[in-house]
Amino acid sequence: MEFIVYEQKGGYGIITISREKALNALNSTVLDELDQTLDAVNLDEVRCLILTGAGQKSFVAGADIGEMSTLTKAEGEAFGKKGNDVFRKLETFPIPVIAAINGFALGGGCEISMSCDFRICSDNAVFGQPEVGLGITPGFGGTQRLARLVGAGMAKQMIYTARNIKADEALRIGLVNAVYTQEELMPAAEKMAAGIAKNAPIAVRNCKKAINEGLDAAMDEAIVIEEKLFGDCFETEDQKYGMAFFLDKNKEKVKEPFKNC
Ligand code: DAK
Repeated sequence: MEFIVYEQKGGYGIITISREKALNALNSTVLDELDQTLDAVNLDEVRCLILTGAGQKSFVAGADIGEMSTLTKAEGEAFGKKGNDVFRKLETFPIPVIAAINGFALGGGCEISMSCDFRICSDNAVFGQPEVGLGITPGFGGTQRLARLVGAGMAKQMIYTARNIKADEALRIGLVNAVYTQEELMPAAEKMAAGIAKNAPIAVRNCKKAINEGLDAAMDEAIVIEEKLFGDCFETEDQKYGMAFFLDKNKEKVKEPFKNC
């Protein structure tokens, strides 16, 4: 791969977008390679992913403006579809994906982070949707996901003004869950990923599905989605083991890793 580095560390994997000289901007090759990387994740072993950018300056500085500048309408549509498909693959990926945002997250960069399950960032992170200044609308789901995450009023303000916000403001409006120093960011992300990977994998996957699908449904339907995914956990080895372990009064017993079945 030219622009994606993938590393598996026990129960979790780290995907790094590595195109540092263009601040990790998303061109077609990055999008294709990200798609292929996701397809190749070993879901029997990996229970959580971290998505980050190479270097200390930028997570992803957006879609590649150079590549986009010469696109025809048809090519623009194809580029948009490529991005949307891979962003949606991330969003609906069976296991959680944590965005570890290590600098600029602008345009498509902010949008790809919003396709992840949640976001944490370094104190030099900058978020924004600058598209209207370039003569376009956010095209990788920004108008939809930002409004769902921070509310319509704040999303409209950010998008209409094209104003960037810093890490502390992103934390205040709920765009990120936590801010770390640059040095602390990846250790914190890895600790979270390892913690998620220790929990019962079928239950974690079902929680992701329930939250994602439930958010798109009316409450009566959403509760049924939850019921089905809750029921789905029963009779799994993980459920039997997790509950038996709790009920076992032998305090000396050490909890075994969940088996993913
Ligand atoms: N694309 C291509 N190259 C980029 C880039 C980008 N988005 N961002 C930075 N670079 C490149 C710069 O051109 C420069 O390259 P060289 O000149 O060294 O060859 C290198 O990265 C370093 O950037 P700077 O020299 O500008 O670094 P500074 O520290 O001075 O500034 C910056 C950093 C992040 C503030 C600045 O680079 C910047 O403003 N970058 C652009 C940010 C931006 O506007 N991003 C949003 C892009 S629009 C669609 C779906 C989605 C989209 C579009 C269509 N469809 C459905 C069709 C998404 C659109 C976007 O994301």
